[in-house]
Amino acid sequence: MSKDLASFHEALLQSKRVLAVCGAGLSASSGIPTFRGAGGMWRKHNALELATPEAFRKDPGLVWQFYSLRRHNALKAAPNAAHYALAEFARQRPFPEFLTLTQNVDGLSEGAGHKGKSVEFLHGSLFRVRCARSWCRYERFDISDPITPALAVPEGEEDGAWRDVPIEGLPKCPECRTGLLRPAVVWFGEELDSQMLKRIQQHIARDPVDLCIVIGTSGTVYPAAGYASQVKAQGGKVAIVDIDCSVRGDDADWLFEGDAARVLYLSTFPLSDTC
Ligand code: BJW
Repeated sequence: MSKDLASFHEALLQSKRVLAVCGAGLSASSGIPTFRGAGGMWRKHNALELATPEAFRKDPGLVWQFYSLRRHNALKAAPNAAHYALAEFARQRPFPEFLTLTQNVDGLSEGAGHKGKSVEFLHGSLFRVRCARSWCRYERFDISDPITPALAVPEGEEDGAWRDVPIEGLPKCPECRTGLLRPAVVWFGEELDSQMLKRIQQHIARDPVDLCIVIGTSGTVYPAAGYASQVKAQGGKVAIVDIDCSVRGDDADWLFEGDAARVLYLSTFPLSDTC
C-alpha cells in the first residue's frame, strides 16, 4: 500500500478505464454531514428509524422532516473542489473511460456539472419525489423549499428540531390522489434501479477497470461497497481517499488520508483548471 501521489497520478493517466466510487465524505467539506462519522446526522437520529420504508409507513411526518432539512441544507450548499475535479476529469475522459458511482443524493455533483452517462446516482436524489404507493408510477423533479408549508425549516433550526407534522401537511400524489409523496431515494432493504445496476455490471464486465478510486465512503453499504473488490479481483488497482483511513485499506494499492476536496484538487487531478 502506497501513499505516493506521483505513482498514483501516473497510474491515473495510464489507465484506460477508471471507476470512482463516492460517498458522503465527498460532500463533507461542502457542509453536508456524513452518515456514520463524527457529527454524522444519524447519531442523533437513528438511521434505521429514518431511512427505511417501515419508518415512512410508521411516521411519515418524522421522515419527511428529516428529508426536508436535508433538502434545505443541500440547496444552500455549494459543490467543493472534489466535485469539480471529478466533473472536469469526466469531461477530459468521457464515458466509458471514466465512470463515477455516487451514493450521494445531495445534488452537488450535478451542481458541479457532473451529469450524463459519466455518473450514476446509486441511491437516487433528494430532489426527486415519487408516490409512496408501489402501483402508482408518479415521479417528479422538485427543488421547492419547503415542499409544503408544514415542512418549512424554521430559521435557526437548521440542525433539526423535531415537531409533530400532521399527515395533512405532507405532500400528496397529484396523480393517484391517495398516496403520499416520498423522497425518491433508496432506503435500506429497497432495490436499487435494476437498469442502472445492469449498466454498471456490463460496464465493469465488458472491459476490466484498471483503477478504482474510492472517495469518502465507509464502505459499509452494498452494492456500492462491493465494486472496489470486484475491480481488484479482475486485476485492477484500488486507491482510497478518506479523512480517516485507520480502519481501511487492507487491499488498497494507494491510501490517501485527508479531506477529499483537498486531496482530489491538490494531488489527484492537477490538470483540472476549473476549480
Ligand atoms: C471523509 C470526509 C472528508 C468524512 N473527506 N472523507 C450484501 C451484504 C450484506 C448486506 C447487503 C448486501 N447487499 C445488500 C445488503 C443490504 C443493505 C446493506 O448494504 N446493508 C449493510 C448495512 C450491510 N443494502 C441495501 O439494502 C441496498 N439495497 C439492496 O442492495 O437491495 C437488494 C438487497 C436488499 C437486501 C438484502 C440483499 C439485497 C440499499 C442500500 C441503500 C442505502 N441507503 C442510504 C440512504 C440513502 C438515502 C439518504 O441519503 O437518506 O444511503 S443509507 C446511507 O449509507 C446512505 C449512504 O449513501 C450510504 C453509504 O454511506 P457513506 O456514503 O459511506 O457515508 P458514511 O458516513 O458511512 O461514511 C463517510 C466516509 O467519509 C467515512 O469513511 C469518513 O471517514 C469519510 N469522510 N469526511 C474525505 N472531508
